[in-house]
Amino acid sequence: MELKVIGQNPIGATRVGPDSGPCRGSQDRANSLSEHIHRRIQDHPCYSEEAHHHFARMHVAVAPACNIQCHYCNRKYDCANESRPGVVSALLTPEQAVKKTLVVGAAIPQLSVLGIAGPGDPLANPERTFATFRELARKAPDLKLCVSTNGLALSQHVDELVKYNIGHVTITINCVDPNIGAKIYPWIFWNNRRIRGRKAAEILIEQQQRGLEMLVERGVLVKINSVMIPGVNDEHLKEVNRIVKQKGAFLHNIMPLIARPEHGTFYGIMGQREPSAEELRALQETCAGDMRVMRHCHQCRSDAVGLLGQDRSAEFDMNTVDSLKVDYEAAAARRAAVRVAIRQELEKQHAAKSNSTLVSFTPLRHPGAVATARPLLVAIASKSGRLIDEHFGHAREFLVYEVSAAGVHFFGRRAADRYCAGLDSCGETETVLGKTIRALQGCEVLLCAKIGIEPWEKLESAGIQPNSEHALEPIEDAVTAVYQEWLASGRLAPLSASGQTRV
Ligand code: CLF
Ligand code: SF4
Repeated sequence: MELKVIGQNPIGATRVGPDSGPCRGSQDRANSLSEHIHRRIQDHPCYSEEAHHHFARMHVAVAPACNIQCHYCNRKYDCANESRPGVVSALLTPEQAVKKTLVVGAAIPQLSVLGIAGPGDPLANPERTFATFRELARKAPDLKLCVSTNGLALSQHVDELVKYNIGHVTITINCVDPNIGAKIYPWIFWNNRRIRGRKAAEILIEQQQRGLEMLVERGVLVKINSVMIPGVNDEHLKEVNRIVKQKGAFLHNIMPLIARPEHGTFYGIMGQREPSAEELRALQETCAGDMRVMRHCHQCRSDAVGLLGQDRSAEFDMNTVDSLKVDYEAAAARRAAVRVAIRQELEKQHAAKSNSTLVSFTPLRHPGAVATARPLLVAIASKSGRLIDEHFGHAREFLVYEVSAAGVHFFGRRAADRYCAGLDSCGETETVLGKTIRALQGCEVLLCAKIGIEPWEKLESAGIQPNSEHALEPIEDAVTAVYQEWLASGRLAPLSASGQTRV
């Protein structure tokens, strides 16, 4: 039995499956992408699922102010439209941001995108944002420039965005109905006045839609982020999806609301429910019928550096950045060479793929097993984001991957408290473990570097099979191996045949 792994890429990450296009749920359309669009997304890790295995992005946190209030945001932290709540990024001046980008671009030659996504709204801080873009457009013209905004000030800045060749813009659009908007946004700051309630939502929606239309008209690729808030906009996001698609948005990234009391947000304190993994997936599936849907978002911080899911921001504090001497021309040449090498490797893989079955499982124990096999959700304890290299008891979050005949895909993150919570060895921490089991709902396997016997038994009785046999292996190799085992043992038979249920 063999699941075909498509190559080892030039930077060492292995991947599986047919994700050659922008995002899953859109493979057929991916093949029909024009050459021109393909060139624009092929090395953008957010716009192309394939690219995120090979190319790095970085954010510079230059934009502290925000012009609206979202109920899922506490302004002590990074903008929750693009980042996980509860994260604080160190604010940089535009000069520092430029220096840091050039240094990172020398240290990580896979860097292809520089984004500004906070910690507030980049377009509520236009001087700082455009000073950064202006310099980088001059000093590192090979980097793609990218911005994420709530959209309130977007239409005023479209011309400037185009002028500096910012080819990728994300707008967070949670609603197109002001009655729903009034439940998400308590106020906006508009024309030097604070405006509240339905009127505020009406203005925000109007500006977002106007900005979207203007960007599309000018050929900018627009990604829409939406935060799924159960009971508030979950059903309504299907309408949002329909409208933004109609207006020419390129990609829709539906993210789960994260609302914890400890983050001090309105929703967190009020106990607003977060969507379950299954609810999120169902909505993404519905929207994927109509539009490219992004599913590999890592809700990264405003100062994220590196491949998605492999954050290296801690390596590049300003003291380190200032202490480094860099030959910028040599760095740019190295980036160009690495880019060519990655593209050539990918082309080889695509050529090989078109000459063979994309993913093959042979021999089949049960005829038709692969075609009818259900997908498997696997939780991963990982420090690096690439390897199975975290002890179960030390994990503060788990990465969840979905594996099916279509390949291995990042599915999301599940936050957890450390089971070992400061102890040297795993102790009796029932409540923490109970919470983790709840957080891992839907996952049937947990891969970690090590795990104690007590949590092992409890996870197993909760229907989550712990497995530490793949310690230190790359995540996707390990997930693939587990899928093969489960397939071989008949555990992935369709629901009706096996009687198994997935939450
Ligand atoms: Fe940054 Fe956003 Fe540009 Fe990407 S992130 S500004 S489009 S370069 Fe990417 Fe990070 Fe998800 Fe954002 S994974 S949070 S979607
Ligand atoms: Fe917070 Fe971003 Fe909303 Fe502003 S736009 S309130 S920074 S989540």
